[in-house]
Amino acid sequence: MSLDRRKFLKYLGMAGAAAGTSLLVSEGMKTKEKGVGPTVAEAQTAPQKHSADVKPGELDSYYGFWSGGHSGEVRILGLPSMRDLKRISVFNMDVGTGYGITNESKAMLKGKFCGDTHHVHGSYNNGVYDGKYLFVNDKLNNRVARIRCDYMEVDKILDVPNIQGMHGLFTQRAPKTEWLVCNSEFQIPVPNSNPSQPPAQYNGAHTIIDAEKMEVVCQVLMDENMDLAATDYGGRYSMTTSYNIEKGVTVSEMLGSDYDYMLVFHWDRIKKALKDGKHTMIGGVKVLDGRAGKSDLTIRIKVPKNPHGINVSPDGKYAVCSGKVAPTCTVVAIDKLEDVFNGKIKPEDCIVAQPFIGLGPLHTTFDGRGNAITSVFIDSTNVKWNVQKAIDNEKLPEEKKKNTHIVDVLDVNYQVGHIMATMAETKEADGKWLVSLNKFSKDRFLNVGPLKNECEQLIDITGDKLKLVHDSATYIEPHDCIIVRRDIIEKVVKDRFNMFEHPQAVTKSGVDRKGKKVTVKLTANAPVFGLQEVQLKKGDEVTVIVTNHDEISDLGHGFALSNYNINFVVAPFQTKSVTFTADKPGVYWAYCTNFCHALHLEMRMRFIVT
Ligand code: RUQ
Ligand code: CUA
Ligand code: CA
Repeated sequence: MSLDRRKFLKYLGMAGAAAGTSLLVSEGMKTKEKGVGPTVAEAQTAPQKHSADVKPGELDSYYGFWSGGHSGEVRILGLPSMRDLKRISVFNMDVGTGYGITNESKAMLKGKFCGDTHHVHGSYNNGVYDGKYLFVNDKLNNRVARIRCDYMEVDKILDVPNIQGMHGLFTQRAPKTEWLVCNSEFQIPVPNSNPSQPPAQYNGAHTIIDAEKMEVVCQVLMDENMDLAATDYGGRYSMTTSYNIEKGVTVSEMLGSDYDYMLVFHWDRIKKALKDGKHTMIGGVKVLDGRAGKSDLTIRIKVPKNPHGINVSPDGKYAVCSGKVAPTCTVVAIDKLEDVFNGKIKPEDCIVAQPFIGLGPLHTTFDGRGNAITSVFIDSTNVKWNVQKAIDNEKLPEEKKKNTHIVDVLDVNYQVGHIMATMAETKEADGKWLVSLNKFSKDRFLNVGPLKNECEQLIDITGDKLKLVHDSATYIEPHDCIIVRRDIIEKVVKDRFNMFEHPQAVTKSGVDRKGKKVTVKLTANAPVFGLQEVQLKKGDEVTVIVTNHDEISDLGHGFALSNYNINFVVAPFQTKSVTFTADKPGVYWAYCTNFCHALHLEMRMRFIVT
């Protein structure tokens, strides 16, 4: 029962568009076009394909989910082709889809149309993505959004109180995602009601969110700031790096101490503290005290000053903190954390290695074969190193270490931030591809004016050497990504909405008037809207609800109202609405903006305002 739009249009041309206003597609024409790409099994056993080897009409083997930085969006790329497949508007406004224009999106965005998405992570089942949700943070307005993977659209946005600079975000990996955590990179007065409070009394908070309800479970109040976040593979801990244990408010103050922390949060103890009612209510949420000496919920492991990324190896054994200011990574044994919490060993005793990496290590990813790959900002490199070798070398005297943990160093172009390998944040890290998300592209592409594109590079990691195979110019900003095997997502993505998920789905077009409040209900069915004209009076408060009744996959309709600044797109069986005041008398054409039919241009109707 599915036909892609391209075939459909071709058919229309052949059969003659004279069929007119009814869209009659015979059952015989509704053949499901099968994907022509390799099957998952083929993709996994075939020799590694180059990005350019994904031929026209072939499908990729991985979905990449990208955070779009200060564009406020999330993107879907196909790997290894690096094709840009979709932009999911999250904290931004998108006039292409009407996100930020429709009532449904406005209710989630609450007037805040800019955002800064840094970290996308998926929901898990036993250490592997379950294909249900993606979550992403907004560093700017301190929100978390959830994207449903069946529709690839945002379905919930949660505003988080008491924090600023919401940065690291990570989902629970086992047994399944019930919680997710997010950090506050900036310390502020909590509650933020006394602007003259001295910075020494500012706090950060580690926020725990119920993934299904999208509600704050609690916040753990801290003295430290919290940068990146990770969870373990046992459902026991969340971990973060902190670079401002100084509570500095200037750069030099934030660099004042010669060490900072990796912080660990003990989930069972947090659950117990909540059960025992140890929380206070601040800003409408439960707040537990995680500050040093105030509770047993947290531990602090000293790491070289101002660390950045924290990533957990796919075997669940190690958390790797990337040094940023220090040229090293700090490897922490996760199975020793419990002994630190119980006071059996000192926090620094769970550090098993501190290998030299390069100048400015930021983020670490893994190939699933015991190697880590770390992005190095100042050197502009990706450094591949063997984790066990680094641990073994740690026991040698300084002069004998000789950096034998380093397997390969690849120059990237240039100044890399995040990097991510295929499935690397799961137990099924497969070590096929690596993406290096570079903040600068200097001279790598045609000059497009002062604001240059950025550059993400695709690297083959199947051999010992890191092999650069593809450059992609990219729009603001390739911040971070996860790369998910195609089979995980493909089986959950839908071709059409469940029409009755929207309480106002239109089954019959018509106009309801209650005084000045007018509801215009429209079906959209190529190439007609369910009404040809609507009569309004100046000053009417009008809600237009549009339901797309076309069941052909990828046949979306637009609804745009001339001179009323309204434009949105409804996917098959989707319903969206807008509300506006009919303040301009005259005749206004509403029309379909999304090419849908040979008679797409004729798909229009009049709003007559008297
Ligand atoms: S941070 S470049 Cu916002 Cu992800 Cu490290
Ligand atoms: Cu409907 Cu174009
Ligand atoms: Ca510091």
